[in-house]
Amino acid sequence: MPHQPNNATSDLDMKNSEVMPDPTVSLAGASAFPADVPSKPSAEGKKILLATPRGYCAGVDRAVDAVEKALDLYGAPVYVRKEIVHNKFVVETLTERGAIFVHDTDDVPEGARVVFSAHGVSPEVHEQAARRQLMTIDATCPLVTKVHKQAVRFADEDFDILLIGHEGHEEVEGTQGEAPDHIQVVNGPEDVATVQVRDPDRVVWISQTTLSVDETMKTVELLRKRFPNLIDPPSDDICYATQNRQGAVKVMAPMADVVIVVGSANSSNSVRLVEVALESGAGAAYRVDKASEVQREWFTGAKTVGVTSGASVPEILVRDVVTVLKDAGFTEVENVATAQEDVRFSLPKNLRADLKATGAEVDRPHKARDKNANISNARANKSI
Ligand code: 10D
Ligand code: SF4
Repeated sequence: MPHQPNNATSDLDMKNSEVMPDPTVSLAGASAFPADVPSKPSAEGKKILLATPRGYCAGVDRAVDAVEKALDLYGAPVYVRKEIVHNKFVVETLTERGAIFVHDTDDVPEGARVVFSAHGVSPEVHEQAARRQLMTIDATCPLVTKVHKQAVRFADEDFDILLIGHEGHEEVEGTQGEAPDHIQVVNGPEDVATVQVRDPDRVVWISQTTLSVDETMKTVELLRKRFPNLIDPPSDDICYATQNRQGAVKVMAPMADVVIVVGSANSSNSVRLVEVALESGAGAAYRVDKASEVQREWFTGAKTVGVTSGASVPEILVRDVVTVLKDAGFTEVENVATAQEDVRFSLPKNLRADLKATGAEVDRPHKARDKNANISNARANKSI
């Protein structure tokens, strides 16, 4: 059935892939594409609802840009520890361009250049890289770094830290590695009963950035029943992009017979969008990596199909899905916009400095989103 499992392990095995990326194809996010997808009235009333925001968040945009710019500046190969973001097409396209994705720093030749993925790494990984004299470019999203800093601070104050997140996910491994003696992972509501702490009055919760907002709140509620003095993190750990993409799906899903989420199986935030669609009233919801996975029988009798994509998904993959739907008669396109995003992160410092030194372009130009879209919830419009 439509519910997709969250396969938290990265798929770095390129040999078995069906995706055939063109190395010249655009890996840009939705903000770099025209805001309007052409729409034509459908005689049968068949309509696509296109969720906005969808696709690339600021952290993914920065991380993918970092690998692209490193390849341009230093030349191939550039090593990348783990998938730079959890998207098959991104990883395979960058591989075509000369990136070499490895599981660990031990797989990188001594003294070579390696990019750390957007999901972040533990201090131990930084130490391993230093021991091998690797030149590192840290593409950890600044919003993940923020959670790392919270973990360090609460560990310094000797709190028991409950990290709500998926065991085995790279972001969780990185955050936990900041203070392994103080942090325990709580996967979800089902884990709450077995949590053990030293002092119930000195417990704080923090979380992975890409969880379901509603499920996390349920977990926190249950934790608070056990530990009434549980401390909240100083600010939201589930990031603006995760919240906004789920918010748009919540509005779109009740109007949709079927929802299609573009995103890879190991992308936590993409898989959460399928769950949110189903919980919010979509008739059915499916995740696809690419347009060729869309199956016509999903739309038998359907009038309205919702489309969205995870934070690691280039817009080109969404446009391909829209094309397939148009061929199936869903020619009318309506934008369901619930938030406007204008968040940008600058490239990792050392990469930026090297780019500047050679006079190379530091920023990728982005086309502004449609400012006239129907916005009901504008969040996080700032540059860091
Ligand atoms: O699995 P995920 O949702 O955490 O990662 P993905 O690479 O799909 O999306 C970007 C999210 C990051 C880098 C976590 F902050
Ligand atoms: Fe950063 Fe959020 Fe994107 Fe993760 S999903 S990379 S935390 S902006």
